[in-house]
Amino acid sequence: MRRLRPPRRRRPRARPAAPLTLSPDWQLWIADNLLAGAPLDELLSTLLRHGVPRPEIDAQLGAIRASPAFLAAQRHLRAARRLDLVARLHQQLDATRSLPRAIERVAGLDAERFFDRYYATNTPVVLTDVVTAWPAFGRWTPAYLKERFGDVEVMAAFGRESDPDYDLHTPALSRPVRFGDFVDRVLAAGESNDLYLVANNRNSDRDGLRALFDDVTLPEGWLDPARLQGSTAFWFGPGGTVTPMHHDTSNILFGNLYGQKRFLLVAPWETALLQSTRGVYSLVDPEKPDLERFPGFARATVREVVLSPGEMLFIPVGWWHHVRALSLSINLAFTNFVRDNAFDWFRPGER
Ligand SMILES: O=C(O)CCC(=O)C(=O)O
Repeated sequence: MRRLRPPRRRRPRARPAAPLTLSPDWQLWIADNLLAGAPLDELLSTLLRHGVPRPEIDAQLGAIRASPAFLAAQRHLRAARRLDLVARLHQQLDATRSLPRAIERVAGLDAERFFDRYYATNTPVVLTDVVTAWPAFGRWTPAYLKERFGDVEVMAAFGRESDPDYDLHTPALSRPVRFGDFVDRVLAAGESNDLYLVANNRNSDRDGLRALFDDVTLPEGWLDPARLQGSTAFWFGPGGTVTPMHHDTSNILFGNLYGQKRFLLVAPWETALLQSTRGVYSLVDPEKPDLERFPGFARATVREVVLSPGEMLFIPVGWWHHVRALSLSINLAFTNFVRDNAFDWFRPGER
C-alpha cells in the first residue's frame, strides 16, 4: 500500500453528511457522472425523473461529494488525466506524419542508430537485411527442419479452433509431439489455426533444437549471445494461424525465415481505444472490430505490415499486435537486447 500522510484528526462536524439512502447502483452512477464531469442539471433531471425528491437529491449529492472514497477518487483522476494528456499528445503528433500508418523498412542499420532511433523512441521498424545474412535464410524449410530435427520431441498447441481463448490457454492445449510428425501434420493441415508451435511452448530452449542457433548470426552489438536461454522463441505453423491482439512486456526482434506473416499494430498510447483488455490481451479483433461494443477503436491508427521471408520486425514493448500467418511460416524471435529490456508494462488497460 502507498504510504500516505494520515489525515489530521478533526473535531466532529456540527452537521454530519446525510446518510446514503439511494441504492449502491445509484450512488455509483452519481459518483461516476460527477467524476466524468457530467452536467449537473442533467444529473438532477434524471434523478427527478426517477422519482427522487429534490431535498433527497441534494442530501445525497452532498454526502457522496464529501465521502472520503470520492475525494480519493478525485485525486487519482487528476493523476490519470495528466497521463491521458500525454497519450493524446502522442496520438495527435503521430497523426501529423505524412504516412501515419506506415512502418519503415530499413537496411544497413547499425546498433547505435537502431537503439537511438527505434528502441529508445518505441518505434516499430522492419529490418530487411538481418535475417537474409543468416545461414538459416533459404535453408530453413519444412523439409530441412524435419530432416535435421525430426526426432526431437517438441511441445505444440493443438485443438485451438475449438477454444475461443486458445492463446491464453496454450499450456492446457499443448502436448509433446515428434517434430517430424508435427511438420507432416502442418503440411497436411493446409490453412488452419488448429495447431501451432508457439513461443510459449519454449521449444527454442530445448537441447534438441539448440543447433538451430548454428544457423543464425546475431547482428553485432544488438543482442547478448550469452543470454539466449529463455530469450528466444521458435514459431512454426500452417497458414491461417492467428495470434490475437495483445502486447508484450519487452521489446522483441521477430525474424521471418519462411512464409508470410501479417501484423496489425496499434501504439501503446492508443490503449484506451482498445477499451476492454484482459491481461495482455485486448477483446477487440482488429480484423473485424465490433464497433458497437468498442466504438473507440474506430479512432485507432492500425498499422499493417506483411513480413516477407528474410525480413525482421522490431516490435517495441507495449505495442498491441495481431498476427496472421498468410502461409506456412517459420520464425525465430529474440528479446536478449544489450540494452535494458525489463519493463513494468503489464495490464495497462485493465480496470
Ligand atoms: O507469430 C505469431 O503468431 C505471434 C508473434 C507474436 O505475437 C510475438 O512474438 O509477440
